[in-house]
Amino acid sequence: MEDKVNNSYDSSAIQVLEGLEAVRKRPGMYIGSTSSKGLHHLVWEIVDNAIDEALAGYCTHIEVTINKDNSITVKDDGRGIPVDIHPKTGKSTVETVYTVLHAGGKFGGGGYKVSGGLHGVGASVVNALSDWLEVKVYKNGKVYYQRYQTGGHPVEDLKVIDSCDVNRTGTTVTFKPDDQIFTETTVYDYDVLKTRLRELAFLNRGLRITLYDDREEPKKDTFCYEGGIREYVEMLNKSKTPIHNTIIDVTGVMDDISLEVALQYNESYNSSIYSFVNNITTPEGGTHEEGVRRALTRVLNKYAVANNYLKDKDSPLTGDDVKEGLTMIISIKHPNPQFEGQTKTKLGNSEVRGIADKIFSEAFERFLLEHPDEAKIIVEKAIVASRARVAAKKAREITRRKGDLDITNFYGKLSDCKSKDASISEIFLVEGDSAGGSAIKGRDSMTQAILPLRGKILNVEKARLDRALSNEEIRTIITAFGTGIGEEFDLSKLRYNKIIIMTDADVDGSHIRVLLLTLFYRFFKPIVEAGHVYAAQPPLFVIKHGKTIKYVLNEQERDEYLKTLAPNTKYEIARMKGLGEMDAEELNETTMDINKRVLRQITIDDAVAADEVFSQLMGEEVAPRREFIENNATYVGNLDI
Ligand code: 1YM
Repeated sequence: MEDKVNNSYDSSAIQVLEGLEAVRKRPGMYIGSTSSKGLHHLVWEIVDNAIDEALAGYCTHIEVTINKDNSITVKDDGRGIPVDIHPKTGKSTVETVYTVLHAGGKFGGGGYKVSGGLHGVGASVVNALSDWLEVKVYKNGKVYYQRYQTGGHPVEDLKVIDSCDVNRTGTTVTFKPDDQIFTETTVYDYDVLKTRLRELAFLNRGLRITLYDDREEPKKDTFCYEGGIREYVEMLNKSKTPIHNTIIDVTGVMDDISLEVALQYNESYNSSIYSFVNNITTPEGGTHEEGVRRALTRVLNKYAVANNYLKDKDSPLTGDDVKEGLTMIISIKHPNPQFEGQTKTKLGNSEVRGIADKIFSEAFERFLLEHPDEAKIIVEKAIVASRARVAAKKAREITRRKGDLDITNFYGKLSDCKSKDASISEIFLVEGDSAGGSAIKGRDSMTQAILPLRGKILNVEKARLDRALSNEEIRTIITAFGTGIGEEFDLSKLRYNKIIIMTDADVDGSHIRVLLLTLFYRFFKPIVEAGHVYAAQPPLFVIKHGKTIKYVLNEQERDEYLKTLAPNTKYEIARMKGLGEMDAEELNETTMDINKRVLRQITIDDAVAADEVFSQLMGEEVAPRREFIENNATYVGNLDI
């Protein structure tokens, strides 16, 4: 009888050692690699078991210590690993967990393991890859102890080494990674442990995790977040500027799957979206992320349309639009996660998509209804992103067609110059058809091209950049320039040496100037920087005396000219008409003739100022926008171009 027990003990011992030997032969199969990453992975395997105990509701505090010799101690205040003899192995459950591959949760009975890593089966792997490992279990008023050496061999059976308070329970594990396995390094990095332990504290609301460094420079950090991932989002947005106060925090459970989402938008254009399954990060995303993002996009669209932020003719917000400036954490706990993808970090379970969508969309919709002010800010941010996207797309389309100089109505609009020599060619962008007509007649057709712009279409009160890009004249401008725009922009292909904006010095004229300069600033910056852009300066007064006709730009010039006239000279002085009222000859004399005209070169500062005005004009809702234009009409008008 005794023999038999010994035999079975021996054979199971051999089996066990074979298992752990396999781990030592191919450690990469079990912990990924034997680099620094693998070294740290050992800690996560042990910590995961403690986290599972916290998820089961029994553990409130986990302590991790880097000891002087770079061994690691992980301590929890859970129930303690069971110490009774396990029926299948004939050994204590502690020893079974630490020496039998794939033991883990199966031996516990009841409940599932949801933690990451090897799903609770990692204890024996850590043991196999350690020089030595010691377990202490506090349970039943006793302290149980077992030590293993050289790759997981028990030194002796689990035994009681002390007594303790009956109320004290928990598990403490200390292990020293085997330097024959971890040949690159056996030195632990405090910050690596700190970052992940803090993340685990965020992901497990209320759990306290303390990290100690007992090496040369002792350190300590404690993490505990009653707000869970909501506080994670708060930390991530700390260095950014949130655009609304409330961090949206959603939790729910369906079919044994629990979901938690926290999010807040910030001013930036980037997004920080991190998703987790059972505390493991899923950088490749998966069905949990898909469900939440699908719901986010759908609910925001629905809200935007219902509240008139989006009109029927507007294109709907896309997933990318609602992602701009978004900081979001998604965390699910799943009893049976399936991972796929290149690095097996993408959740594949298809049932999760619908569950995540349902839980999130219901809560998010409620949030929007209950927080209309914040909802407005969020929706408007997404709409701005959407417009920028549409504008960028149009810009690309136009670029692709940049060679189409012979499109049917192109010459209908542009009266091009005969010369193909860019160095002597100029293009006038003229406000209004009637001034355009005079300019065509009054120009030097060899070197001067005329493009009339219809003022009312270019009303910047309505024209956002995307609409501006769908405007025929502006498309013609882009085509006429010949440079292409965006990534394909090529300054050397510019077809004109001078681009001359010719508008009246009134509010309408200034609107057009602002729009054109904004367009140039955003899509043709190098043209402005290279000094190719000018504003024509039509004179304000005409002075006639005898047979002389003198045009002057402003009051100051007028007064100075009058002083030069001989006393008693008879003269007539008149305020000039708008561009549209001048005939071809007048327009040529005053504004176009290269020997008589006055041009003002546009600098990049002018373009920046215009862009700022434009952004302000576009940033407000309709009523304030009108007010802004009215209040700033002089400023806009005085952009001084
Ligand atoms: C420092 C590492 O391993 N804590 C830990 C592990 C277990 C339990 C409690 C536990 C689990 C169960 C029941 C159960 C484990 N037990 C097992 C097994 N900390 C650390 N704390 N009672 C205690 O899952 O039912 C594996 S891990 F299999 F023995 F139950």
